[in-house]
Amino acid sequence: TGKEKWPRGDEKIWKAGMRGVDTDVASITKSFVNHVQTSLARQAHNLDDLGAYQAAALSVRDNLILNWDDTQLTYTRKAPKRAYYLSLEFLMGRTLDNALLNLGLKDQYKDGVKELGFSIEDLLDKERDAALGNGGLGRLAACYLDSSASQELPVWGYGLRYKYGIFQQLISPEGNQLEAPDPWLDNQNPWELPRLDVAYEVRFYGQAERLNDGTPRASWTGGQEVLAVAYDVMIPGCYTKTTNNLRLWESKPKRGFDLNSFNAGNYEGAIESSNSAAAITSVLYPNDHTSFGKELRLKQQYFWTAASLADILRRFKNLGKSITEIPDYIAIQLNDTHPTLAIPELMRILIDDEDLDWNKAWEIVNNTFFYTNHTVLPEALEKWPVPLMEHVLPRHMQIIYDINLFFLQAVEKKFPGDRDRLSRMSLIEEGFPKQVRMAYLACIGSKKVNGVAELHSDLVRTTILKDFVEFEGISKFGNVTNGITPRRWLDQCNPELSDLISKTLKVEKSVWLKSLDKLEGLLPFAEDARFRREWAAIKQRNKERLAHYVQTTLGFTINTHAMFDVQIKRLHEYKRQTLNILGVIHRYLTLKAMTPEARQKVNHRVVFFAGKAAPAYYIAKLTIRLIVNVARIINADPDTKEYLTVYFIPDYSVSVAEVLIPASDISQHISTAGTEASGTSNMKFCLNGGLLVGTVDGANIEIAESVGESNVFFFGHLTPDVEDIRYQHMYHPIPIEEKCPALANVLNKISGGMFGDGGVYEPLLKTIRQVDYYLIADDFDSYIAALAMVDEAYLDKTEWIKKSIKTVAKMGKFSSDRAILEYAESYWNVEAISVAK
Ligand code: CBF
Repeated sequence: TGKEKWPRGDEKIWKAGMRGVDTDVASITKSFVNHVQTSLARQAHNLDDLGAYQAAALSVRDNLILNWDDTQLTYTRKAPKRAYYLSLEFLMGRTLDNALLNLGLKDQYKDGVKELGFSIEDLLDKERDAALGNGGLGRLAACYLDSSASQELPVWGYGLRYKYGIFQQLISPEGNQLEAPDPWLDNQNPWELPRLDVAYEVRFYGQAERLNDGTPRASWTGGQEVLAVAYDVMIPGCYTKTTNNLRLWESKPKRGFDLNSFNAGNYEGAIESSNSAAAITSVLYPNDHTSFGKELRLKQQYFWTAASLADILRRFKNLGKSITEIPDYIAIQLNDTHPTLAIPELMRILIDDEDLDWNKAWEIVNNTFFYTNHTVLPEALEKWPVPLMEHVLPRHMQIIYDINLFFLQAVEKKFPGDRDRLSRMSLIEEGFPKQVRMAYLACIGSKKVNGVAELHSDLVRTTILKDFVEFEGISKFGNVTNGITPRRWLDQCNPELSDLISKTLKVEKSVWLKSLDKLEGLLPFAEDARFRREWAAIKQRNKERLAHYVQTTLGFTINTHAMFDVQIKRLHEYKRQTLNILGVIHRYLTLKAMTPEARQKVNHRVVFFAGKAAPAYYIAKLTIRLIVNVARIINADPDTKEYLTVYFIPDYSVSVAEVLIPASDISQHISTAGTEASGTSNMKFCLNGGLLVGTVDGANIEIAESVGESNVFFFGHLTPDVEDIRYQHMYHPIPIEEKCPALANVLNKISGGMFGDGGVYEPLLKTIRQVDYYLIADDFDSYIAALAMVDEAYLDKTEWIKKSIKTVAKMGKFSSDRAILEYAESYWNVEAISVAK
């Protein structure tokens, strides 16, 4: 009716007490001081920057909580269809700056903390990154949360609250990557709300017995039971009251510890079970694009999906609807195959607990889940050994066998007698041991499947899921090209450019940051000399900011008038940092061979690398070592150091990316064609006016379509050729000296010890000289040619800046707002809902 009865006490008194921090500077300083004294129990004379950051964060949090409360109340009252984004990774980075910008309070806090003797920049710098992810997939999830809230969509994220996020990367004097833990929660986390009352029991192991009572039901008993406890993280939208929720689960023992063992004096035994429960959420697996089949990882996946589903269903049940209406109220997005166990888990609940028949349960499941594939690399496609599954999740294994049986019967009906097809499509891969193919399970259990860029979605349809397209029809298999949030990746990381854009377009940030197509209005200004000067001056200051960062963290002085050339991403053979560093060596050798006069005509170039390698990925770590040692030699060479220097920035993170990206002139996205599903850092660089050097791969293709091919530097073989070339490598290999003499020369210099003991790099060089699976030799010459075109283009600074402006102007498509709205409209059928002011 809209006139609900106030639940308790005097409504007026309640309402008078409900206020956040007023947004004027005096109220902000008051709230800050109050938190210093009460929440932190400190005083002005012993408050350091870290304490001041905490006080500021707590004060901002007060406002977020009220918005969050109102948002949740609105969702509860209006009961719209909601979407849930299940992701094992959320790479959030820092929160304070983002929250201040989204709330429109940055200037007030800046002034407020200044009055109290602090600088807002120093405070922002004290926050540790929330680094609960490895790379693109986790950062995408974070962008989608930001966009969901900004577009007022009722979306919650569900993930794990790892005690240790992605490891800290250190570089030894020899250039080796060393790993240290990331105890990101040690200083307390002001952004999370422990919900100790929201807890669910999750079972592992035990026995599953079919009831054989004419129903598909079974009972699952015994084994280990642990508790999943909720921690809520507020996700503020941009210039809106909507503040969504990210719910992260922590594992805890169900009972404090084993009292029997304790009483019997077996203290170690008494805490063993509690340690094993806590271990589930203790650490993020630091692997990207590899599937290891480890029991703890399987337990993480089930723990998280089981707790999330229990929570989602509890909320649904509060609506008082029939269980068959689940798909009308709930859409669940599976971010890659990691949460696929949610499919058999929902089947288990519907059959064993809700007593639904198989077909009805399967229909509900099929209309509730959506699956995004993020890679076609074979080594990344998850498979779980059947014996492990039977041991850890016996009931789920039974259900998977049943799903497979019914599914293969349907395939047999459509393609009678096609035994090869049946074995190709089976959820169970034969072998020793047998394995469950999680991508197939995610595919058949979902209403729709999508890839993350046009080319990648085509590859999904024509390679890994080809049989499924033939069986289920093409309309189930779509594409949603990834996006990035312009709030963090322009307004926050490049505030001067953001201000210039607003001033030039004469449009408020609250508008264009949420309708990024408005950037097109910048196009005519490419012809305006004054505007170009302002544009170039901002790039220059961003370079100086990066130089300052390198100076203070590494102690190196950088020539900020050089071209800044950046490649930052996880270290992986398919991403080809190796190609880049071999290209750098080639440039160095060319410079060395020149006369001093000839050198003076060459562009000065500073090459930056940053990225982590999975701790067990030997070749990737060797690439880091090579980069560091090439940098050591080149940067010290008096003949060339003015023209070429190289830096490996350790411990890459979201916050480090925020400094590197706005400073780039060019960035490199040079994966072997067909291997990078989308890439999202390519979008971030282009949105900040850096030009793209890349292969015809992933979202590079769509970026080029948008900004114009004349504004990107493409090179390399195309996707359809890659398989043929690999075949040639295997059966008709051509010696590298013949195929690519320039590269052979570079490899020989490394082997010969130009960058330290050549023998160390032999395993890495062998991957190129022998199999060359990633086509380094095949693409080397065209890569060098593309870099020469970059040099040529950079000579004409006016044209260069025009390209930079035109690129930014045409990046509107790559906002994650566009992407999330595509999910909401074409996949989930979820609508925006506004929260009353
Ligand atoms: O879709 C987001 C990103 O996901 C990956 O990082 C992944 O983990 N599979 C891909 O490698 C990226 O191309 C993609 O942008």
